Amino acid sequence: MRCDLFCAVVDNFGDIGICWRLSRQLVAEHQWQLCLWVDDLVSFQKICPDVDSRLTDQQVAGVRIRLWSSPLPPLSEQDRPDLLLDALACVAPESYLHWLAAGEKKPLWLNLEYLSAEDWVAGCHGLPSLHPTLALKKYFFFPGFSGNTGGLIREQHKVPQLSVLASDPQQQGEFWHRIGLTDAMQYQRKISVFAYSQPEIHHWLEQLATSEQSHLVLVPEGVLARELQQHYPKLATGRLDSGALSLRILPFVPQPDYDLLLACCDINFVRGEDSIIRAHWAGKPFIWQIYRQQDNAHQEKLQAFLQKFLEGAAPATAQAIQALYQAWELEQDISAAWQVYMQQLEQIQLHSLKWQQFLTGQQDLASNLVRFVENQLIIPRNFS
Ligand code: TRH
Repeated sequence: MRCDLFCAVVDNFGDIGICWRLSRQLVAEHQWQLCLWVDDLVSFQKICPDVDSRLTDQQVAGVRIRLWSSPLPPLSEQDRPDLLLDALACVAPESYLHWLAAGEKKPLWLNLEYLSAEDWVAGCHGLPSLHPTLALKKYFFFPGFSGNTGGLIREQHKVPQLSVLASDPQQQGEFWHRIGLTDAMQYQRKISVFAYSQPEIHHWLEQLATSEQSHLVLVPEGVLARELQQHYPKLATGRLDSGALSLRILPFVPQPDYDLLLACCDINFVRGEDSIIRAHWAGKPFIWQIYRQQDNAHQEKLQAFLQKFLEGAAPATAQAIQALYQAWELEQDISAAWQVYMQQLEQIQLHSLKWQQFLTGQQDLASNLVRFVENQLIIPRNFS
């Protein structure tokens, strides 16, 4: 199977994050030949340091990575894919579509959609639509949290690997050493905070500083780290120690290490579409700051997620999670909600593991995609 995957980096790292995970998995676990076309190699390099942002055509982890420039470089007959995958609402260039439509060998065309837990997703997953002028047929492939959607990106080895790590202090110590946080194991609670703007976060940090337990709080570089450095000028060095709290700015780590980081922390704040899924696989309590959308569409998405996630949770546990999510989403002071959340932490930990088990009982997105493509390729397609 030869697949061209197009990825436009809108902002941040979610677009390339998702495409990069999926590409590697399709190559490693399904032996596909993958060409990833991406329009921003600098963002890509942040999550995968092996990428050389000066090269327009390169091979990393078995994936061919090509710069999506305008116009695209000339393409040969050997470049023709069996499958075209447009990721996350981007569309491959019109000239490329004409080139595909003109070829003798007609590829299958799919759109990998954004993630949502909303109920309508299952009804739209796998539906076709016709290209307005080229009469090419395109199928919509929706990720999701139930068996009648495309599922979630989950590499085969991931959950077992992270579970072993989460229960092995020696492996955790080695990980912290490797990423330069040599004193991490001495803190009683480790929290990663990957988030967008949170102007009121200092209240919570000050609460942690006076807590009975020692806390290591890790904030990846980016918007929140900059806000914190403005609020606490001493954090310019990347570290601020105050009472029971040690606050650190963490340089971006390669994507596979980010997964390990989540498994080594006790609680993870995540954001966007890719890190929330990673938090599920880490099996630790997580708080999601969903990516903001126009007309507050993200709020419905968040509620749909919480409804699914909180099914079966005890009312007090569900309320504690809801309250913290709400305060965090509204960028408010979370100190009060945090206290309640902490009282429920043990139950939240158990619930997070149950949720993880429920999800790992489903087929992963790459396997669903492979099956979908194989089924479609057996059925003759109407291209013109
Ligand atoms: O960066 P994001 O905010 O991306 C967002 C969302 O995906 C959103 O849905 C999308 O519409 C928008 O981009 C355009 O958050 P997300 O999705 O969690 O992606 C972050 C990626 O960065 C993820 O693949 C993990 C990776 N990462 C690392 O590899 N190393 C790191 O150190 C960190 C902190 C993250």
